[in-house]
Amino acid sequence: MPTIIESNLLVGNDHFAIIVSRFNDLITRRLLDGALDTFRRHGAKDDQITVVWAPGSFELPQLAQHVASSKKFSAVIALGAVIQGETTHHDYINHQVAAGLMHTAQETGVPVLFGVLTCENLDQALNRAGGKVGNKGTECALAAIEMVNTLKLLNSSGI
Ligand code: INI
Repeated sequence: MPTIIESNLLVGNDHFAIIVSRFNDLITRRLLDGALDTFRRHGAKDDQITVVWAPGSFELPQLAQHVASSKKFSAVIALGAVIQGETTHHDYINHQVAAGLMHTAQETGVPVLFGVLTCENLDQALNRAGGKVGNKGTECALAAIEMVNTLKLLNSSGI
């Protein structure tokens, strides 16, 4: 039999930070609701969750870096919605945000979840914020719980 490391999705005593962009808050509030609902339904109490508002998605990596470096949280979720306009502004934001968040995860060892929708239009964003394609906030909360628990399993297995 192979050794299989696969965690459950139960929240223990861990604390989670959610950093959420105010830009496009019609969408991001829905992502936040999805994340909060999922954490609660998986056992988290409200005092285990801290929500930090950012002006826009571009600012998410700096706040994620600050929060993850504090070592007060087992995982950090970054939520935003970048919707294409008439210029290539969104391209610069998307790539920098993704790279910045990944950099923080690797540098701090704290899981940082990428909950930034990168859409062509509002409809696509709504569909991914509790509409017919799910809720990226929910997905990130589940991924955060799984990452935290998987890292614990790896540590307890001496890996
Ligand atoms: N921020 C977003 O989160 N989504 C967007 O679609 C967006 N657009 O398209 O401009 C956006 N811009 C603001 C940006 O994130 C910064 O807050 C701003 O540039 C100040 O640094």
